[in-house]
Amino acid sequence: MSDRIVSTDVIITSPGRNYVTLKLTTADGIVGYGDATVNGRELAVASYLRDHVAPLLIGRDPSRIEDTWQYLYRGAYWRRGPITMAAIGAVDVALWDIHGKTLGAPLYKLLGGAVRDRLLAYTHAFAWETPALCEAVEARREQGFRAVRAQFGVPGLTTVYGVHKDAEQYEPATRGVAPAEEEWDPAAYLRHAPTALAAVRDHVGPELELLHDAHHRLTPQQAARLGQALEPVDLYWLEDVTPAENQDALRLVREHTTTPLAIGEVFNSVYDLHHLVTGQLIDFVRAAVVHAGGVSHLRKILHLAEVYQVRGAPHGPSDVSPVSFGASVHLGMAAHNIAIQEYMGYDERVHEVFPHAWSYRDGHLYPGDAPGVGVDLDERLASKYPYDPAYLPVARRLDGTLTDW
Ligand code: EZ4
Ligand code: CO
Repeated sequence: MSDRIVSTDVIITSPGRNYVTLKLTTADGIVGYGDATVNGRELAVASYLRDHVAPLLIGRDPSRIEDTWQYLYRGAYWRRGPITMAAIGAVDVALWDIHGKTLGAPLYKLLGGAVRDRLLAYTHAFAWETPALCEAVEARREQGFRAVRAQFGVPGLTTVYGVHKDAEQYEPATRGVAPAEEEWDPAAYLRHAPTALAAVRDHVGPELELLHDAHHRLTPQQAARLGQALEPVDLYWLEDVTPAENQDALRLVREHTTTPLAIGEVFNSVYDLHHLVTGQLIDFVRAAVVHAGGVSHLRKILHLAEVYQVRGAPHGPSDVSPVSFGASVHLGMAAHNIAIQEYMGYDERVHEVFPHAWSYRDGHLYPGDAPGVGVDLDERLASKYPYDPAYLPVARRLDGTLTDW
């Protein structure tokens, strides 16, 4: 007789930042965890799970992972979108976790087994001024990283995505009931970015992989110019040059530059990116396990991408919880066309609340051999950090016009 799901829980905890975790328990006493965190919209996805999904899971066979995915996707009628897909993603990862624990196997072995010995990671470095940025990137290399994302301040602006003027850690969401307001001027950024990144390349030499995130802030024409200007810097990728709701916009960028392009952290499904992939308009797809419907759906995205020589590079900021980050490391171990995994790192409290088998060592990530995803939740500790409203910033042009953050 097959096992059954007998209880569900949605746990919101804020060990420095908010996380939404789905916990499923089976009649045999097996517990599976899934991450449903949508930065700044945590309660919406928690309600979606508690009020609309949890009742449908009771009594289901947890080994029917694909059937449950299809049931929640097609059965909602209202398809896709970040809240729905994060909720489905949480169920999917929790079911894979249970499946692995039932069989006594780590997730990557259920996904076809390891295709590599270790998964390349990149992390972030930032500083407002260029000399300090060169030092920050060098410090990351000293920690073993072979790939580093570099973000910098812009003369004339007081705030820029990816940089805090004084803090050691960058965390975009701020506490409170309304978003912080930042300012943005693409002309000032475009005048400064090539110089700042060229200085970093000069400082670190040719071998270190350098990445940069433009965070959806340029027009296609500006993006094409920036890509051209950065060709001598030899970036590993230039990320989110322009909002990709208009997928055809990338054609103009692509036709004018050989700088590799990465897009997709806000994508929720294969339908958000299939033109980008089939048109070979990007080099790396950044969709994350949590925001793109779990392991099951991200795997389909990767299979499509593989046909078109587009590689996977999942989003891994601090707002992807250690649960879905762990699932991403397992997928990164087993999916042939994963190139690199973002690893922003976590506050020490997050490591304590979510004890995990995955590990970082010497520039690489390892999934560990614990059954399933191999990430636990210390509920007693989690309850000490209640939900704390926090929002991502909004950005305005210098004349006050709201623009993409
Ligand atoms: O802005 O995770 O590549 N990383 C990023 C992140 C995102 C945040 C949004 O929640 O762009 O910093
Ligand atoms: Co990004």
